[in-house]
Amino acid sequence: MAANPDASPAAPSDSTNHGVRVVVAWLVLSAIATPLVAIYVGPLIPPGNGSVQAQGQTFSNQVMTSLVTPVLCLMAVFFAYGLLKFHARRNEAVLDGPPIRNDSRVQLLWIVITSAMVLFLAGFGTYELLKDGAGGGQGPNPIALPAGHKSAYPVQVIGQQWQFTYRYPKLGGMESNQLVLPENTLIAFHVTSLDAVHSFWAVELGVKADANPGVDNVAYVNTKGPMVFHVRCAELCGLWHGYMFNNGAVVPPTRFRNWSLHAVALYSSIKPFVNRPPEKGGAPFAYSYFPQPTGRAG
Ligand SMILES: [Cu+2]
Repeated sequence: MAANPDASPAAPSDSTNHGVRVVVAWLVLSAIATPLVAIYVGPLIPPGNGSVQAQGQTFSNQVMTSLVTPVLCLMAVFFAYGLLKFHARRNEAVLDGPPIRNDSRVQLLWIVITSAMVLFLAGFGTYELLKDGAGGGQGPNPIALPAGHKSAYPVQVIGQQWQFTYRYPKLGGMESNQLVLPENTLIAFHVTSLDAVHSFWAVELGVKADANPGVDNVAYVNTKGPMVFHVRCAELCGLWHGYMFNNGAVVPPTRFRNWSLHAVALYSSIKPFVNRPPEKGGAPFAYSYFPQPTGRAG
């Protein structure tokens, strides 16, 4: 321990090694708390296992929560020890421990440990983010492409105040207010908006992508088994933002076909009333749509 030039020679000093006590208490608490957090809190961490991307995000959240547990334990132990040991008792002077200012070992440990943690988490997070094609929306030219992205099933998501419409390019540009997806399929969401900035958040699928007017924001997701998931707008977009939600479903192939037939028939029956020309080619992203309540788009 380096000498502190500012310390008064007359100041009473406590010979107890508080540092060792704190470290031992921290190690014991961390050894108990970290596995408990991983085992009992880990499975509860969102967004769950609804899709490959959601599973990846849940795993990342579990790793980060487990890693942060010892950090939290250190703060709790430091705080509790300080409160218990260094509070003033009646008729008793509070003794300070030996000063650790200018202690090069503490400084070195602090820099090495925090740098290693931050660098590891940055590398780990980046790797995990890019591995499955993100699911967070990567603009019109995604850099993190999942395997088989060229044959991904496209669905265009159109946000508007205050609902989402889903356009299916492979079903002749059919538009629906229901989001139904086939199971075990790679989906390419092309997210956009008609008016304000929205955010398409398919919660249990682990997809959250900004919806900007005139922008094709692409997010990938690999669906798994049949499930119902929630869709919410995650960007404050006006008065009824809080009501901008609906449910989506991942279904087996036969149910997806049946739903497609009904949805296309329904859309064809209303299309003449909205003066929309028949769509050719089925481009994954279209700049004109059926929902055009304000005339600002479409
Ligand atoms: Cu919105």
